[in-house]
Amino acid sequence: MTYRLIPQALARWLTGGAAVLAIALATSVDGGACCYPDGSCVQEDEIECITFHGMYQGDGTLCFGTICPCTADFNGSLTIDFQDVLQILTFWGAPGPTDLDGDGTTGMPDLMLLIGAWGPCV
Ligand SMILES: [Ca+2]
Repeated sequence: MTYRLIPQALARWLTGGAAVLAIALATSVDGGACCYPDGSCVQEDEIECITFHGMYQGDGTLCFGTICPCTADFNGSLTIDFQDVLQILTFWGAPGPTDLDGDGTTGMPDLMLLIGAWGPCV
């Protein structure tokens, strides 16, 4: 069993508290491929993937051969940067592609996910 701390986990811990961190530390990396907003892929179980707002690709899927979309790169520049923050602010309180956590609106959790994915798309 392997444990790790991913940027999305850190962002969620900062906004969600110790309970979210406990889930991250209590789960293993078995399961399937999970895609994150920066286009990265992590091999992990479905619960962990969903907890950190990844897109679970299914049991038994592998990151090797999986192409994950860079969903936090709203302007297609292949980098998650201030221009994407401006998109979050433009759609603040509204649904749409800037709703990274899928709760139906754009807000602070989406901004934290974007900051956690900051930098070049993977
Ligand atoms: Ca949201």
